Amino acid sequence: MPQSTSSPEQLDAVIVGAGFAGMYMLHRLRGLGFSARVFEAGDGVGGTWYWNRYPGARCDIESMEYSFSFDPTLEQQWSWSQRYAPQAEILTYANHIADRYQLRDGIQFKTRVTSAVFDEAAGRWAVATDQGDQISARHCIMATGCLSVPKLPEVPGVDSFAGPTYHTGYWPHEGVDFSGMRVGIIGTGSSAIQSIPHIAEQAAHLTVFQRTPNFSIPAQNLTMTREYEQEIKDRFPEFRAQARDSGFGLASPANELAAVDATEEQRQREYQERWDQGGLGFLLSFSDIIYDVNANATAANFVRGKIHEVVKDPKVAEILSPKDYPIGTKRLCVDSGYYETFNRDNVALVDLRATPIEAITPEGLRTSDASYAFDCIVFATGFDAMTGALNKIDIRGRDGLALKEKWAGGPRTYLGLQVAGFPNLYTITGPGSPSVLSNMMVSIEQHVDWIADCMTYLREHETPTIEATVAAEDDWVAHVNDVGEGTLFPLANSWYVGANVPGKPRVFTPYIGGFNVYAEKCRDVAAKGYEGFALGAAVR
Ligand code: NA7
Repeated sequence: MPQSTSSPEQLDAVIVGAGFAGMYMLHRLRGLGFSARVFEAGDGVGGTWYWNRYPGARCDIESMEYSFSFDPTLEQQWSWSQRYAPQAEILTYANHIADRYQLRDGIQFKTRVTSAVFDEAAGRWAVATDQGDQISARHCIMATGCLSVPKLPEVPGVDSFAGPTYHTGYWPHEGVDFSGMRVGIIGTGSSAIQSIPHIAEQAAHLTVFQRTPNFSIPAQNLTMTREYEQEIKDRFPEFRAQARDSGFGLASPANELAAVDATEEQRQREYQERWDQGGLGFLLSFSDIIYDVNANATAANFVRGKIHEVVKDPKVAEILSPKDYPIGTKRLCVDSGYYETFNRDNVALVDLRATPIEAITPEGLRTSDASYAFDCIVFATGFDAMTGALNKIDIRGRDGLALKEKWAGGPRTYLGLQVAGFPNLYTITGPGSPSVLSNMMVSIEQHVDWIADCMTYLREHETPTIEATVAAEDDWVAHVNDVGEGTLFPLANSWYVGANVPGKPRVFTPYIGGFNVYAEKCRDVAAKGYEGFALGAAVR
């Protein structure tokens, strides 16, 4: 690989990140005859599935849906072992993608992109890495992920614990043996909810430190039956089209009835059916759950009732029951035996709302009323979501403006694809796109295809640059905010609004107008010759 030289290597595109987004982008660009290279910090592909190796990690979208659709042969040949495949299997799938499409020689591993600076005179990006690479690229594509910068808890002494600590988002590849250990885990988001049952089974004792309880729906995970798999494989084109045609990029049907218009009996029946079915589809029980507080309360009450049914100690059940935000406005969790775990003798729950953490100590952890001794601590404390990975890179557009500076008041994009003042810089599933509120695979394919089409259009029209206009960006940001304000999402202190990172501006970042609506808008923009974008002068 080229090292620092006076004449940087020239490429059509640099892609940052070798998760599903970066790999598919590379595959598309190569197929179109563009020169491109992926830079990846890890030593393997898979992104989220490469880093998040904690016990119990699995996707909260069913595997038949959380998989690529771009190659009909691939989707027919690949088989998933479970309804929700575990992390290791999704990582195997990611590696299969890299091998099947011969992508590895286009990916430079163990290399972190440190800066990307737009050279206005050349109309190109100067990209530098921590390995000394200097690349001049016409296009710079950020496939950096929405949840890829792990965050430690902001508590005194966080580095002072004498034993080992593990962050769920940065898990040792060799795994962790908790046998015989006293373990403390901080956090009760998705990662904690998935890992807690597994750690509890192994550890001598597990203490769970909860600041905010989360709503969780059982996955009802199953071994994949060949009948179910075949039934979907027989109608994959229709199945994928249903997903693309839906608000969340999911083929499962949403109920069009509003909870407030349903009878109590209808509501209980629907919630029970969705609970038995398992997973995120619970939020599709009624059309108004994320829009109407009264509707939402009926769903939240149902889940709180379930928590009390499962957890034997009513005091523990009460602490585990979320009360101060609407269900679904913090990411709904999907679990296998989470609430049941609190019936075990070797598991204790500490309510940090009643007794906050004062410090992490060499021995363990101290709250306002007790000290705890541990052999190891697990931080399931989440990520600097949506913007964290982008802001970690020194990205500078026109006039040397830093993206971080431009986004000081919150991210601003046009369609979550581009930023005014940063020509030919693209974000895959960036802020302002459906991203984390959709099936990521569907969103990734849609964004990658849009970018590939856009680059082809520019090449055909001998146009060196494309850049979102300020007006289009302003309108889009206003629209994303309006749509968000029309929902209950702003009522929760979630990572969707940046509330989990102290000092981060409170902005509801994903677009909740619906994947299908959004994709149609992107198609329309392209069909109108990239409406809302300024196209650079033709090169002659
Ligand atoms: P999340 O969902 O952000 O969860 C992080 C958890 O850690 C959450 O319960 C936080 O409580 C807790 N936390 C964070 N900082 C602290 C401090 N300082 N003290 C106590 N507790 C703390 O991250 P996950 O990794 O579980 O899931 C991220 C996404 O990945 C998930 O939504 C899926 O989309 C996949 P809080 O709620 O902030 O009070």
